[in-house]
Amino acid sequence: MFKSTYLVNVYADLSKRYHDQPEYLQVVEELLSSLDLLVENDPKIQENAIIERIIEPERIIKFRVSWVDDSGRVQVNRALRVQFNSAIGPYKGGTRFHPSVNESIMKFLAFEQIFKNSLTCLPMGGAKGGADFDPYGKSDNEIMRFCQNYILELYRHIGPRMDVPAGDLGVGAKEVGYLYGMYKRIENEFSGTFTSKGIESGGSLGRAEATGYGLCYFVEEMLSAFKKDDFKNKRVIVSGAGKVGSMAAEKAIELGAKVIAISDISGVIHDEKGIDIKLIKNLSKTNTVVIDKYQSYHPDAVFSPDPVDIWKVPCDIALPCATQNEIYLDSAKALVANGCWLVAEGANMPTTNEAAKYFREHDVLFGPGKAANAGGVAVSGLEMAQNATFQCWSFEEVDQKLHAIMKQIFDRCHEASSTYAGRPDDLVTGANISGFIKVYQAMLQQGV
Ligand code: NDP
Ligand code: 2IT
Repeated sequence: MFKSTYLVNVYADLSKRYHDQPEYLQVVEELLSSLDLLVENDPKIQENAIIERIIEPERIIKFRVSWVDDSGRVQVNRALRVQFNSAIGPYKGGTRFHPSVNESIMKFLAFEQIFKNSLTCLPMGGAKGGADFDPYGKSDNEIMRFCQNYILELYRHIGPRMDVPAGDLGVGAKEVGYLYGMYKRIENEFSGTFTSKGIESGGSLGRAEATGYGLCYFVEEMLSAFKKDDFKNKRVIVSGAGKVGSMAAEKAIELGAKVIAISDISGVIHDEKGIDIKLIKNLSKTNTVVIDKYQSYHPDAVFSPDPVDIWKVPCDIALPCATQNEIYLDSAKALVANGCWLVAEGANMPTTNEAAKYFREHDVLFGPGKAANAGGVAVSGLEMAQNATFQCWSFEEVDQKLHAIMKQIFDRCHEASSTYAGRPDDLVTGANISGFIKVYQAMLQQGV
């Protein structure tokens, strides 16, 4: 927690007002916990009510999405877009379709996005949107009709210089195609107001790989700076076999690691020979869940139907890439007991604050999501740059830029942790302070 009376009071007030938004309170607590020293040394933060302002979204758009399913029945979903902070650029952040979507989860994701986007050094503000629509089990036509009706409301609130959405959990290139297609029809212009589009629709080469590859580039920097080591022969586990997890596993293998376990909502597969990532990517083309099918191709692998069992697999490096709050204290204890010494977050807030504290106390190197998974939004920023200038960069050019951005993010976090935490490996403090300062300075420059 934090010691400054100012932070204590602001947080107490927030907790009272949003007592029913646990994920949002969790992410604010995580950020404020790093700001004690900054607040103490800089009275302007309190004088200008920076914290009170930064924790309230500039705008939340809430709307109903009605659509007709394949049997002709009318369905209703609830949707929202949280436009949290535009101090350093147009609102930018993904779109999530999942039954769990609510205001607390959208606010936590949009808040995290503010500081993540700041860390990339690209001019992007923070936002997130989504709906409690479950794409699983829906036909392509149903998904298309839902996306079109979602845009029928959202189109008036987004634009290339206003708010640029992208994909996230449950939203990939297919959904983005339907969303952008409808938006383009209404606006009658090809503005590129969506990133993670299909390549032929103006998407960037390397965007699909960016979050997972970027995560591995960040881990490489951690390994090199703190252990003078690299990925070679490290035992790696990855939760989530989706867009982020599958690409993280692919890159870790390419860099010489042995990925021995991976999960999705159907369970965990543990394959001591090394996970067959090509098989997983192939199965994903035609199946929504894949891990429960792996064993029929590799009978020696061990399957467990409980996704949480992944944290019991002995490993050197754990990459949580599925969803928020996957690693509670008991899983953190199991990881440490089984020899894990590095955790880096591909997902947003997969580790609870209690579990993160346990890692810190047990000298586990910890790469927080807002830094470690920033590669996705960074390449979204590069997609915006290509769209705005009518250019198409090669995969190699994008990947090279991604690599440089991830190195720069690591360096900035490392520098800030050395200055403010007195512990160079405290990348949580480093990422929070470094991400916060740019947004704070912009807010100060722009007045109240
Ligand atoms: P996807 O929908 O592509 O994949 C999510 C994967 O996680 C699926 O394999 C899903 O399984 C699995 N999963 C979901 N819940 C659980 C659970 N409780 N236990 C185990 N597995 C689970 O989403 P993304 O890969 O895009 O996103 C994953 C995470 O990364 C999210 O936190 C997202 O916010 C974050 N992120 C995404 C970025 C991006 O560019 N896409 C950028 C930065 C962060 P199943 O398919 O069986 O449901
Ligand atoms: O959480 C994230 O950073 C994303 N889902 C990607 C956001 C984006 O705008 O590319």
